[in-house]
Amino acid sequence: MLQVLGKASSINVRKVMWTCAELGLPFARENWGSGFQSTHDPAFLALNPNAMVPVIKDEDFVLWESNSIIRYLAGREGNTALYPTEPRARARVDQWLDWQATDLNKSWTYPFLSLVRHSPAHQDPQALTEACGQWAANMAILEGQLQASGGHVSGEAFSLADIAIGLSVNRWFQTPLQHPHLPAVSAYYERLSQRPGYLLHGRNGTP
Ligand SMILES: N[C@@H](CCC(=O)N[C@@H](CS)C(=O)NCC(=O)O)C(=O)O
Repeated sequence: MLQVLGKASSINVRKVMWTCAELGLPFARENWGSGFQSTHDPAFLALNPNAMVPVIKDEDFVLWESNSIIRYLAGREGNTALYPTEPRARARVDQWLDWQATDLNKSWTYPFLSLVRHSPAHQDPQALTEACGQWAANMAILEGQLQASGGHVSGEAFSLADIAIGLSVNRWFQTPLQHPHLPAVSAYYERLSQRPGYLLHGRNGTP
């Protein structure tokens, strides 16, 4: 059976679990990460030298990096709705997956550590205001895309891009900051909430 290494509260592990739910793919999960078995344990570092979760083991195949893992799982199951094979459709999904992993993630890191984790190193008011502004600017980009796309991030249909970005949208709404009015993002949050996998692994009360 597919093995998922990583704690269930990790936003990146949750991408993998939600993808498994969408694919109807059973998996066994082991708790690794802060608060559990250390990712600096040599046995874990041998799997992922970045000391980060998630990692998957599919028999002798080991893979880390959450967006690569969800691409692999959709490909393994031949699910071309989640991850199309037509080059332009696939590139559109990849574009938003890469945007999530780079620009969007970067913009929520400071506010999340400050307002949710209460990290003493992330309490500078000016840095917080700037970071919240950057996060809101990225959510406004998402708002524009959702208004144009007809329902989901990469188009009308649900795809892997919604799994990566849907978790960030949950984090946006679960972080105590002033949320500008973004009606398409709010409607998207409700649309995703019709999916059992999102309720289980995404919008489950964890930011
Ligand atoms: N780019 C990586 C980032 C993974 C990451 O940041 N994982 C965090 C948890 S969300 C982690 O492993 N933190 C160290 C720990 O919990 O020990 C991915 O998308 O898989």
